[in-house]
Amino acid sequence: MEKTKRSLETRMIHGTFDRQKHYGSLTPPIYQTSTFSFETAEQGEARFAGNESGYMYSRLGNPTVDALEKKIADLEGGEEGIAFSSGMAAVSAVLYALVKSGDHILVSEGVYGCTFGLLKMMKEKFNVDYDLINMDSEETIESMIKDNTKALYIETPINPTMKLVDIDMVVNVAKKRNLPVVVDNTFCSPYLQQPLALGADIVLHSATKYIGGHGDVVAGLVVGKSEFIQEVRMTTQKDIGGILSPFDAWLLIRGLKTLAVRMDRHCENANKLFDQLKRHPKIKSIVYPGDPEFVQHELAKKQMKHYGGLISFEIDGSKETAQKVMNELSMIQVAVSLGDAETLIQHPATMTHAVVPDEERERMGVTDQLLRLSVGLESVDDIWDDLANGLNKI
Ligand code: LCS
Repeated sequence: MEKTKRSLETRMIHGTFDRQKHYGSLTPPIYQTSTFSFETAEQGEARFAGNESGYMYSRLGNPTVDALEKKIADLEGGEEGIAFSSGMAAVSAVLYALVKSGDHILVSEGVYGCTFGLLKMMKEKFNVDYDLINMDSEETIESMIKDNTKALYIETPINPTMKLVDIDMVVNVAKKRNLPVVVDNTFCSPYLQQPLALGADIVLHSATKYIGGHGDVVAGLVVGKSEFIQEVRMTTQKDIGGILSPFDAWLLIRGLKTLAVRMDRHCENANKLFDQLKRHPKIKSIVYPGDPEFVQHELAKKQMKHYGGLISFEIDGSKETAQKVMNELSMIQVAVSLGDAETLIQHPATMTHAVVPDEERERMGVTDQLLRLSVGLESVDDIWDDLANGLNKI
């Protein structure tokens, strides 16, 4: 069968790595080297001049990192990929490449707290303006595009309110204005959502989450057109320097092999927990794209393969009541991050979104009673027992 016709699940495992170029090694070796020797001075000159392909120095390229970059580009259906030392290194390298002083970025409201922090810093220090808006219709988006707008940046689902942004709709508006659309696909991974197939230009990830999947690596990935990725590689990555280490790249290649089976289990467990949580008397409200009553359930069905492994819910009570539930848990870990084998619970108002001003936070729906659950791969009965025990103590 032709490689391009193989399914996503198969390509997560086999993908683009040429084993015969590496002694038949089943998995890509870890090239734990900072630099590469040249056979001659002239060869070094040719490589630095871009007249000969080959490695020079690991900040400019490394074979293990390369194997990961090719794999993610293939899985997202893009021309080229690039890896970073964190999701934020990826977000910042992309934004720095897209804008300059005096430009404007239109952003879907409710983006991850540090992305919000980065935008704020770019405004204060580098005079790059932004607007955070509820991208609920073409008209709203169009009305907020300015002459100096250089990119539309969205996250969907949004962390932690699970609000979705219609990628197709945003792309429609952006195409009319010839603006690039950047999608943070962290919550879905390429298995659940394929933004480039919907017309987006750049897709990025905190690979720390589902792609790594085991809570042991912090990393970021970006996929887009070769021209753009090359620009990032030679400017905001090379000169700012947030590169991924070969070992961390190897961990992500390993994580990707099981992405599909892990995602299926995350989604299945989340679905079952949602049913239990929805009926619990101590839960005031719940947001989960798989809820048939979720306002954007139809959109979730349209642009996501399944509904993901995250559920956010408000406890009937105060901030202290929410914190008490967390403190009563014995298996579920009180921790930020998501997408790990372990079920994690966090309090967005005081953790991931603590940097967002109170008024803005409340408007986004990140209330003091809101908890975010990243459903893990344990037995769903054990997860529910622990959660129900916490809820029944309040
Ligand atoms: N984008 C999204 C949607 C995220 O959720 C995060 C981190 C990032 C980017 C940044 O990635 P990092 O640099 O951490 O790899 N989200 C976190 C969260 O929800 N809890 O802890 C980190």
